[in-house]
This record gives sequence, structure tokens and C-alpha cells, in this order.
Amino acid sequence: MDKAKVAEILDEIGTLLDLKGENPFKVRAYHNAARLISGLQQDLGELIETGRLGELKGIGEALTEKITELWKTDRLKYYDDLKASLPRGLVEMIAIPGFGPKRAQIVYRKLKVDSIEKLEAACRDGRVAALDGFGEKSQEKILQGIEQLRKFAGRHHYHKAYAAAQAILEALRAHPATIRCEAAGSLRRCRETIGDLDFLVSAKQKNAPALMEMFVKLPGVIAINAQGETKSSVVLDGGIQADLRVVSDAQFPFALAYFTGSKEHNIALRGRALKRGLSLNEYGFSKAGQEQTARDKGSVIKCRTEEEIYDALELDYIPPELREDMGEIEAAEEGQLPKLVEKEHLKGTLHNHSTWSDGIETIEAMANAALDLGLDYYGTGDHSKSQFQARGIKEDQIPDHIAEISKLDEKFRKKGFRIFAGIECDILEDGSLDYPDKLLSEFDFVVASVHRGFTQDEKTTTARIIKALSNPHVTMLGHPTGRLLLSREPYAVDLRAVIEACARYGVIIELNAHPWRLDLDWRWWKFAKELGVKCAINPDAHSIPDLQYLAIGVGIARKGWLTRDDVVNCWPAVRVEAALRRRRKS
Ligand code: DGT
Ligand code: CA
Ligand code: CA
Ligand code: ZN
Repeated sequence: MDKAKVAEILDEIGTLLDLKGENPFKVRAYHNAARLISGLQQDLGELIETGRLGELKGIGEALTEKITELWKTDRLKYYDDLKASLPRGLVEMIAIPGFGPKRAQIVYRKLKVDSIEKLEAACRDGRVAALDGFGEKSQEKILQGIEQLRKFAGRHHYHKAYAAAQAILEALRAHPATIRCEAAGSLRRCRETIGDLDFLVSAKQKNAPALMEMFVKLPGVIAINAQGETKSSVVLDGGIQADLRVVSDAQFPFALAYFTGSKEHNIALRGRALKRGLSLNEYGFSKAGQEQTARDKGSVIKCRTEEEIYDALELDYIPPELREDMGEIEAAEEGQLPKLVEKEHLKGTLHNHSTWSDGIETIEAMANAALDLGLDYYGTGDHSKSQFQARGIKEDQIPDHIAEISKLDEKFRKKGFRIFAGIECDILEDGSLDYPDKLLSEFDFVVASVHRGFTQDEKTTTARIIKALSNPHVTMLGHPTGRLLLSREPYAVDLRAVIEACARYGVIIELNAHPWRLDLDWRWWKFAKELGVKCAINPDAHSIPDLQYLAIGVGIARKGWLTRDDVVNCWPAVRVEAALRRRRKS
């Protein structure tokens, strides 16, 4: 069993215990252990073998035993028993947004409701509203939550889909029959969530069956939906569906363009081809009215690459992230596509957490990890005092906090690396900030974020955020909508007004790169950029592996048409430092 799976099971145990009404400390111990294990830098197997697992903070004897059992036997009796002791439907219920274990327990005990279907029925006939502490409003909320859950079903967070795809790509590329191989679909376009994976391989026709045979037997495949000569479909561990198509190498660029999508982009391209008397599909170009098929001799215009397909349509090459039919074809026609930001352009990372709040590493360890990634600077951004459950920094700790960062900055300067002192400061319900201005002025930069009061109406929330933005100490707006992808809808907010306010006050907007957030949404960046608002791609890292989220953030920034110059953490340290300071002095 790998580390990630161990962490996942520990996390689930925490949830199950919560559902059973166990004491909150025990529940939290499992959730914390899960976070610790998933972010662990040392080798878990080695810690277990050398008996040093218990030395980790928060891993006591009971947890050591359970983790060891999981690691060594791939199973855990305690977990199996726990799962068996609760109705399956009850566990499923807690995935309903806004419906936690506590409420699940109540409806289970009082109404004998043990499935989502029964819960929906109990809401429809008013039994839930009649329960103590529920009422009409929360009953309505639960119904909305069930609707949302059904909408989310079958989609996956980007990092999970990406990780699953990498393993499969490696296997497919290593196969001797493979000529070219790519993952297409929404993954290649870097959508914020992924429905299924679409793999494409080019090979000689006679080799296709062998490739299919390998594909359906890959580790991680838990079910085979279909296995054919040119197309197979499987379900992977974690519930992600993966399709594989094998085409000839001459068809490959056409199939790649087609299966990359989006559907809307394809339709627009096809329309453009038709205007030129051509028909375009996944096999190639043909004379209009004579569709290519898989067996045809080949495209009437030969294209070795996607670039050549766009060229044949008199378009500049359109990077996959832009293929959403949102103006990219017009821009490509006029030679107006932006030169998109790239991973290699990143020079630093701002807004990260440490053991000063809810992160699992020290600032020094995090900064070293950023240095190892080849970055030139690191910004801290721990929580402010109102986030007490995330151990937000109390006012009287701030001098020590800043002193530690200054000392580290001095030390790292010798390596040509900078550390900036930031803070993720809560925007309180009334739009004021969690610390007085005097304390805020101690920091190099302030990320202002909403972490509660999500139920305020749109007008109130918008005014609340804009009031916070007007404070000259605020350098950046954190995760502007508070959404958690596939789990929590954004709070009601007029983003247009918020972005305009950012432009007015010179506030940077965060592109929170945590795969559950990817907030500000990519659809808004073009507008923000037109107003001159700058972007910070922030991993919001709570552990060293979380720093990898930067790459996902770059994908989303590309989707938002951003260039290197639009992204502040692609700037050299001196320029960033000046930019962070500018507003507060003016
Ligand atoms: P997903 O899987 O929901 O995250 O999104 P996609 O974009 O990966 O969609 P998927 O897997 O259904 O199909 C992959 C690509 O195949 C899609 O982006 C465009 C192409 N495609 C699928 N169906 C159609 C269609 O009916 N017409 C056209 N023109 N293209 C299609
Ligand atoms: Ca797909
Ligand atoms: Ca698909
Ligand atoms: Zn936050």
C-alpha cells in the first residue's frame, strides 16, 4: 500500500468515527494523522521498519499499530469493522455539501433515514424540517445539497486525474508497439475538474489488440467496460473512467485534436473547414460531403502535427488550454493569441502555510523545498487569529513570527533566495480585517481571505470584500469565491464588482492553485487582465508536496489567457518586493 492510500484510509476512519459520535479529539487525531502522512518527507516504509513512526508528532501507539498493519498487509481490521458497523447509505450521505456527520446521525436515529434517497423523501414530506434544530431553511438546503451532489457525481479533481493519467501514459509509452501517445480530453485542456481520461495511441493496426490487452490489465484497473480492436474503456481505482483509442500514425494528429476538444471548439473548427470546402473529423480532412472514415486512405491534406492542422485552416496554433470556443479562434486568425505563461517562468511562491498555523512543516523546511524546486523566493502566509481551529497566529505572537522570518531571510539571502513575510488575514463579517493596521504594516504582504459567513447575500458579501480591498495594507485577495470544487459552491458574490475594485485599488488577485479551489476561476482572468489586475499563482501549500500545485495553477492561468508578465510570481524577487510595497506607500 502506498502513502497516499494510507492517508486516505486514516482520513476516512476519522469521518466514520465522527459519524458514530466518537469524541472530537479522537476524530481529529485521525484527520491530522492523514494530513501528516500524506505530506511526509521521509520514507514511510523506513519509518515503520526502524520503529520510528511513533516519533512523529501526533502518532501515538494506537495509530502506529494501525498504520503498520495497513502498510504491511494492505488491510486494517479496525477499518473494516468500523465500515461494517455503519449503514453504507449513511456514509454516502455525509458527502452531501453542508450535511455533516452530526446531522447524519440525527436523521438516522430520529427518522431511521439511512440513505440519500430516504433523506430526500424525508425532506420532501417535511419530516426533516420538523426535527429539533433543523427547520424549513435547512431542509431546503439539504435538498439543494443532494442536487449538487448528483451534479458532481462522476467528476474528479484535477490532481487525482492527473496522477492516474501519468502512470498510464508511462505504461503506454513504454509499449514497443506505441508510436505516439497522449492524454487528450479535459485533462489536456486543463479543466478544473475531469470527467474521464481519454488516451490516444498511434500504432500499426496489427498491434492494436496487444495494446488493448495491456491497457485493460494495467494495475489500478478495477473494471473493464469495453474491450475492442480500436477502443477500450476501463474504470480505475478511485472510480475514474479511462478510454483508450488506437489510431494509425497518419490519423494521430487529427484524432488528438478531435479528442482534445472541447466539443464547442471542434464544432467551430469544423465550420471553418466547411467554409473552405473541407470536411474535418477525427480521421482527417476530406472534400466537403465526403467524410473520412477509419479505413480511408488518408486525409486530403496531410498533417503530421496539430500545428499543421491549424495551419491548414489559416490559424495560429491554439494551445489546448484555450480550446473552449471563447474567442481563441478569432484571436488565432488575427495573430492575437497571447504568449501564455509556462511552468518554467515561475520564480517564486507566495501564500503558503507552516507550523505557525495549520501547515505541517516549519518555514525553513518549506523555504528549502521551494529552493530545491529552483525558485528564488518564498512567501509565508499563515492564518490570522480568527482562524482558531487552524491555529491562527495570535496578535502577541506576531513579533516573534516576523523575527523568525527576518532571520531566515537573512540566512537564505546568502544562497540568493528571499523569504517574504506574508499573512493570510481573515476578512471579518463586516469587511474589517482580523488585525489592526499597525500589525498588518509589519508584514511584507497581506492576503485577505473570506473563511466564514458564507451565507451572507450577494450584496453584503460584495460590499464586505470591497471594503477589505480598500484597506491599503491588503496586497492580494485570496481565493475570491471560497468554492471547493465538487463539494462547496462559491458564496454569492458579484465578481465583476470585486475585480473592478481590485483594479481600482491595485490589489493582486490570487489564483489559488489548490486543486479543490482553482479560484479565481479561469473564465474571469481575461476580464481581470483587461483591467490591468495582476495574478499570483499560489499553491496555498500546507506541506512540501503541496508546492507541486503550482503547476496546476499555471495550467489554469494559461486557460485564463495569462502571460508571464500577468503573473507576479514569475517576476524576479526585486520586482515583486517593490510591487508588494508600492500600494501601501501610496
Ligand atoms: P470530461 O471528460 O467531461 O471532463 O470532458 P472532455 O472534454 O474530456 O469530454 P469527453 O471525454 O466526453 O470527450 C473528449 C473529447 O471528444 C471532447 O472534448 C470533444 C470530443 N467529442 C466528444 N463528443 C463529441 C461530439 O459529439 N462532437 C464533437 N465535435 N466532439 C466530440
Ligand atoms: Ca474526458
Ligand atoms: Ca471520454
Ligand atoms: Zn484560505
